[in-house]
Amino acid sequence: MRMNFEKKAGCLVTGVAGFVGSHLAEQLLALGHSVVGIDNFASGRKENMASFLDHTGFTFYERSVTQSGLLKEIKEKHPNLRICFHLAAIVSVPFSVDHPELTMEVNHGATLNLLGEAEELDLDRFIFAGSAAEYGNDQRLPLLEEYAMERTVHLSPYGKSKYLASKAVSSRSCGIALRFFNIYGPRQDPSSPYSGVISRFIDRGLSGKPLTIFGDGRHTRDFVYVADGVEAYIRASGLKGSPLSVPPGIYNIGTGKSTAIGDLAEMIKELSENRESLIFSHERPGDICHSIASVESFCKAADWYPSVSLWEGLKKTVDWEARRKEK
Ligand code: UD2
Repeated sequence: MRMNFEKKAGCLVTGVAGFVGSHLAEQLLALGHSVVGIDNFASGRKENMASFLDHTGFTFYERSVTQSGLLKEIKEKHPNLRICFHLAAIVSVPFSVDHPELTMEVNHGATLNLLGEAEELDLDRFIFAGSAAEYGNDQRLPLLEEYAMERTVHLSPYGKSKYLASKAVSSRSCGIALRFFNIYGPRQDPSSPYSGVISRFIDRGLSGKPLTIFGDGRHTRDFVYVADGVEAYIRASGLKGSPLSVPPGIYNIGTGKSTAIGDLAEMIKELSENRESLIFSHERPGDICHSIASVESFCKAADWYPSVSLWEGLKKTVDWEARRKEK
């Protein structure tokens, strides 16, 4: 693998107007790299890019990742392009159930095309946003990367498409797939019933509304703060940390700690000074009971450790949302 550790690299971030993509672009720019961002605003929002849209190192193109020859076009315009962070995807699980073919085309097909172009163009790295959904309802916890396999029963086309794409990415010498568990932080959109639980709880908590728990509150999840996720992307890219490059492969990104949804609700009530009683509603169909990552593999390979505690991350997110609501 050719990796020269120059300070400045040209980076492409697909899905740059999304919750995670926007944080990643912001951090890459802060580290002095130039960033080309693309998004088609299917779920991304222009306001997420507000802090860097006018940055001299940033260029934005409104494009879909399904456009053929996309990477070649970008490389022609930006010859210094070396790293592709591919985050753009259909991210809604219920939408994927209603639109399985489109989900496969966007999440799997477009990833294969971009990956092929990345190889042809000899990019240093192609880093893909995988998901804990690739494990289906596997309850051998903590989840090891090797547990997701051909015979895994995926609960949605979203999970299946991410699994197939991660496998393809990891088979190439430039490819790394990061399987994210429940990532949270500022800019996560709370507007749909399927939005991340933390964004929903904080939105309701700060509005003085009761928090609704689906089930009895004993479901558990592994919540990882967005800044730790961004750090994982940057280390996987070889732009920071040890000069030894992370081997191609699939790596879980979580904290290795689980939190019950009931305990999460209590923490957010306290941080948002919400005094309403919790509402317990029907369990959501298709929900898994427990999910927790084994993160040893990436910790070893990249010298990365999640550094933001859940309380600290929740506090930052609550403060950010409170400021946003004030505007
Ligand atoms: C996450 C991903 C999803 C997929 C899946 C794979 C997010 C936002 N979603 O779904 O894309 O990768 O993992 O396993 O990261 N809950 C409540 N009240 C609410 C909202 C949720 O009790 O208002 C519960 C929900 O029933 C579940 C838990 O909170 O038990 C987490 O829900 P989620 O939608 O945040 O995330 P998850 O793990 O189901």
